[in-house]
Amino acid sequence: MGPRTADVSAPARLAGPEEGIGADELALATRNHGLPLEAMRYDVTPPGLHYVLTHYDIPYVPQAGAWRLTVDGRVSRPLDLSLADLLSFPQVTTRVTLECAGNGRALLTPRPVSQPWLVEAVGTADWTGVPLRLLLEEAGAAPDAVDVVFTGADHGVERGVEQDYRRALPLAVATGGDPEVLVATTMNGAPLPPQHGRPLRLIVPGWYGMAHVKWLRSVTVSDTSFDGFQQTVAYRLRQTVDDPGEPVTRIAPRALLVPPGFPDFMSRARMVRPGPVTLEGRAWSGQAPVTGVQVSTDGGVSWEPADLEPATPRNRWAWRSWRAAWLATPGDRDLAARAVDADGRVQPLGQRWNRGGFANNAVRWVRVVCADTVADGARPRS
Ligand SMILES: Nc1nc2c(c(=O)[nH]1)N[C@H]1C(S)=C(S)[C@@H](COP(=O)(O)O)O[C@H]1N2
Ligand SMILES: [Mo]
Repeated sequence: MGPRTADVSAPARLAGPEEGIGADELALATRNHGLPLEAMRYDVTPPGLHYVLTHYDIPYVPQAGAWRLTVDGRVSRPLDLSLADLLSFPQVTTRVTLECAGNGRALLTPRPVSQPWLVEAVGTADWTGVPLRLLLEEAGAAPDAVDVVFTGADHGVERGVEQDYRRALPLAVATGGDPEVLVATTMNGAPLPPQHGRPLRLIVPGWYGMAHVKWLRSVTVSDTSFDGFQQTVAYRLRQTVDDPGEPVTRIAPRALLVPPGFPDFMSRARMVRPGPVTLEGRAWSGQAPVTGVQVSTDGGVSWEPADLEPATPRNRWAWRSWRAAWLATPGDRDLAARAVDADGRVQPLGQRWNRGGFANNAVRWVRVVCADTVADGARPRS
């Protein structure tokens, strides 16, 4: 690491016991916005409300028509494709819920200093593109290859390491049919917006966000296992600096509530009036499918099953909606939902801490104040 790089690019660290969100974390949070949770009401997240996470800068791509995608490395026929070439392959549309592996990070104690997500780093879109396995077939990927490496057009420095954003998938995942990895050119039927990878990106249904390389410019088949920064340094579940850790891969099950009632501007605390309230939300998993959602309205003393939208092929990799009836009575109420999956895993109540703050799917409580209130506009003038 050169001295000038070290000046601007510090090692990862944990926040001190009383340390609040810093200016560095705030700068990241203003660039990388979350999904306003009320937007979970939509099956498909409307444009602009889907969360965004970009490590470096969003590449400027004024002419998508000039973009090239290369497929090379351990292949018998290297490819150099235009967007038009990509569109000549069969196109597939898949509804996918994307979640950042760092979702929930800022709720951890101690807090890993990085993009300070609460639980809003999620969104769902219909992605259309060419199945990656068809491109690898066309190129003649060597069957004994180990990894397929994906390079984005964005460039930066991270913890002293200058790099293009780059991630790999094992060959079996890259060529798999379920989930089927896509090289996507449209999001919800429109060309990809700049922040989501214009003009093309990888979509890896069921995997945390870091695998879905945006601004994809090359696909390289390799007979060695990829040891790039985003694979072997970042995105590992480790307890200590020296721990090599396990790789971050598929999305852990999670359920969230659409925040009920209405919010306080600053505290974001919720208010509801006494009476029947329909609680609703979403649940998803990239591991075993979600089989149930349970809701607590008494701070976890009891859990009741919610009505969960049935599983269909259309929503295998997408979130599903759930609903539960609640009779709100005056007082402070702590509400939460938790997902149960087909392997019998239940979302944990406590944090599963790791240094990167990844895959924290601990149950998220929502404090609701139930009271008879009078709106300002409804108050008679004296
Ligand atoms: N080229 C490139 N691809 C990338 C990233 C990036 O910084 N550069 N960020 C990754 C991460 S960490 C996430 S969570 C998702 C976010 O995708 P979105 O911004 O479309 O929601 O993109 C992934 N793909
Ligand atoms: Mo992410």
